[in-house]
Amino acid sequence: MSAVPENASAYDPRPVESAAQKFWDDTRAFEVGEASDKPKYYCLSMLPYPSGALHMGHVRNYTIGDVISRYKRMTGHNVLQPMGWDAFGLPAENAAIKNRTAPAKWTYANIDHMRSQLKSLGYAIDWSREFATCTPDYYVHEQRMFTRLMRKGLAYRKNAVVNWDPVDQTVLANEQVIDGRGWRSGALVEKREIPQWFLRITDYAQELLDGLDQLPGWPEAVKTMQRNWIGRSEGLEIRFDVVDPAGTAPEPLHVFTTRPDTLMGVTFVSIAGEHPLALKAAASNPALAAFLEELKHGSVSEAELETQEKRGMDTGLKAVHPVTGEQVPVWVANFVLMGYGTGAVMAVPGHDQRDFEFAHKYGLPVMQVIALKDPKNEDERTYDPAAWRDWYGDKARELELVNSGEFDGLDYRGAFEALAERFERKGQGQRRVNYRLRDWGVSRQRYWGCPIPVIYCQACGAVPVPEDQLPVVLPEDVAFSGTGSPIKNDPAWRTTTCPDCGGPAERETDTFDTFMESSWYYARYTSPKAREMVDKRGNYWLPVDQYIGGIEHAILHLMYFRFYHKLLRDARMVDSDEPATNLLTQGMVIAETYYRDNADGSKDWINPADVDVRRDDKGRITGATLHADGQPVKTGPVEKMSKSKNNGVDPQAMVDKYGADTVRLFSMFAAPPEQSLEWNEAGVDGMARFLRRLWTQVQKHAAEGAAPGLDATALDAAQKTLRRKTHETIEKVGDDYGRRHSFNTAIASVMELMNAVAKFDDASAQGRAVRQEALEAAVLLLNPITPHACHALWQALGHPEALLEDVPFPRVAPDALVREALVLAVQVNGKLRGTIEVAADTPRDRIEELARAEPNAAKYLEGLTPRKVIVVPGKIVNIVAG
Ligand code: ANZ
Ligand code: ZN
Repeated sequence: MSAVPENASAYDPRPVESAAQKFWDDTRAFEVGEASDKPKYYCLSMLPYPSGALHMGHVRNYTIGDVISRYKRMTGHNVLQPMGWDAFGLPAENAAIKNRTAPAKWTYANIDHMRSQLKSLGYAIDWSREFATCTPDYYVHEQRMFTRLMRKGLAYRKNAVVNWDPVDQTVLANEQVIDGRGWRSGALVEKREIPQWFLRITDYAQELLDGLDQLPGWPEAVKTMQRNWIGRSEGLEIRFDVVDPAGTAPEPLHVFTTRPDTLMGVTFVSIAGEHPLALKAAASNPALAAFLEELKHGSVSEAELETQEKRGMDTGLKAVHPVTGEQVPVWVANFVLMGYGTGAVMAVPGHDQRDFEFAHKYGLPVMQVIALKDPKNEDERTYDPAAWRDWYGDKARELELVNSGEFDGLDYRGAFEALAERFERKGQGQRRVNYRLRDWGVSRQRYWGCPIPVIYCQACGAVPVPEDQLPVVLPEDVAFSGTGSPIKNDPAWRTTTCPDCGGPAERETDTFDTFMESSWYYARYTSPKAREMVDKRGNYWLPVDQYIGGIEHAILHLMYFRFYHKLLRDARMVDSDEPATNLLTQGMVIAETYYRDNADGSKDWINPADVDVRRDDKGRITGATLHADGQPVKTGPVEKMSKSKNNGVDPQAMVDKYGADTVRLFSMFAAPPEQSLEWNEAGVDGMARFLRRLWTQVQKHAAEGAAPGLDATALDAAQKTLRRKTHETIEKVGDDYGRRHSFNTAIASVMELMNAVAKFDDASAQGRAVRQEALEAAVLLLNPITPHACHALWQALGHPEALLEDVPFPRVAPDALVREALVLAVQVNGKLRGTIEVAADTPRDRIEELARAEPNAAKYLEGLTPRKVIVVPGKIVNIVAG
């Protein structure tokens, strides 16, 4: 029955942890189903990429999830905590090139290793639901969904610009372009237009925006980032007719502006290099053609487009101002994006900084059309067309239109409405809402991903693979060299017949963006083995009650995740609108860095595990030497654990040395979950000592034999005090776990309780009963964090081996919280003059009487008339007298 080791007095985590893990495995403790009368609770941590080994960021993330899961189960919930592997992706291809192994082989080996690491940490995971996203069982659903989205018009194909490495003959991700060159080849990267698949997330832009207001359980910071990413703006689309002095009659152009109030300040029009008018003008203008060609080089990342130097060229075309009829030049400008609005901008250099910089550089006119309504001085009254000035910076100041003819004197709103009216009436423009959000490009020109289920036929075009021919399986046993994709290079895989006409056809050889797999995995966990992506079990578990992961996923993953849930809803697979009601974004794990300078000025980063550090009594580093040679190393800043700074601490080494419980305890104790956690081994040691003390205290208590039942009416003052401490701790820890997610303060409270137990030296029957209650509470309260030790200690306290998650979380006994005697401060006119001790239930007028009678207070009250007595319950009595 008992799994308590023979030599029970010394804490040895190894046998304790394997015994607890064996019990959980044997009893399938964390496998859950839907037939439960308890409320469901779905606790989900972001699934790991199988990179090779767990890092501390994983340990922190999964420990937070595990503590919440175990706590929720102890408080009567039917808790699902699943785990899986985000198994497709670029690192497997890079590793394949380096190690000459197939990406699949490398990935599956990593999964096996990391699974055993997760198991050694003792997470309460329902492993029966595990999957790897790179298996056909998983991605068949993604492929089927995609073909349905194609049929609904929600998946479509269009040309898009990618980074092309001309030497490696491959498409590069934005992060693989470094200073405009391919990361591996060093070749100048080109922009190339190739056909790619997109999901129409923009159809859901407004809903994705509005939905954020229904998510009170998400951090404000994440919601703000999502709002900015969706980037809704209201403006006007205005038509400008175009004239060509050379004689042709070009199409008119449309601009999108959020500032129609500045219309009368337009001195030119800027268009994107890919704008049809630019292409047309370039046909007869070799200099312009060369310039457009030049614009094609460089990165496609928007951040870079924003910051790069403004460059442009006159097209020779003229745009007709829609109000004045004046002609203004049309320029190509490198900062105008073809993919936003209309790809054309009415340039107002007087009031837009980018237009100002551009006008300044090319000598184009600048005109003021907005002014402060209440200029405070001459400087505010005059506008200097040679210096940029932010007239909108001070939102509190009122502005008005000037130099704008009939619109003079109007404010922003007034001008917006007047112009909207006018253009809508004349059919020359209309109100328009624009979103910065773009459709989600899901094609990747890579091998190690889910094949896009499309067949190309000369006669029928792009045809979705019929459902009965799915999955389109990615071959795993391939030779991978890095040049070209094994499926693209394999004619047998590529060639097929058209499902529509039976003619010869070819398969799509691009694969999906790996964000596709991580967009719906949360739903699949609810419905293992379901024939469809999700079955009716989805509605039992969803939405996720608590989602936990890194803040780095605030935008892309969390946006696709919300979008996909809406796709599932519209496919009638789930009923809810949002995938997760609460989100916790945990902070980074950081650590000290150590290095030596190399002769060439570079740094050699040294892992903290190889350094011996000396510290002063405040814990500050006073010196550090390399373990291997005893010679000094330099100390760098405390930074996020990373390969580049070689400051990662290997969780496995820590688990091997201290045990999983100590690692879990430290990662919860060292910082609140949202903040950075600095890893330091002295702190880990401290946690190990605490667990050893807890262990010995329990063993010592148990050695005295079984404690009798507790009789709350027969306790002396010291016994009542310990009992009160026990119940105050229960109250605090429950609130810290359940509501505040403040695990560090929960641990600190249990530590305080254990200090009180250590000081409680009472071998009487009721003394032992009170201590038994305190120790049982401590064990149950710590169980979510250090479940292995608690599993053993529970038995040491005289209970049969049990799943502590099914032992109810301790409850507060209200009578135990009552303080028998209260000490109140007595003040006279706000100054402390003495104290009185009263029973907790003393009526107010009796308290006033006692306060006035307090000898020192009475002395100060002599000769004065009391006017008012203020009683702060439980704390202060202040007598106001004069
Ligand atoms: C005139 C103007 C005057 C503008 C002014 C701004 C300030 P958001 O808020 O992001 O929607 N714009 C429009 N399409 C663009 C494109 N394809 N590439 C680059 N810039 C573009 O920004 C809308 C504003 O960004 C528009 O309003 C337009 O410049 C510019 F004092 O029109 B504005
Ligand atoms: Zn066909």
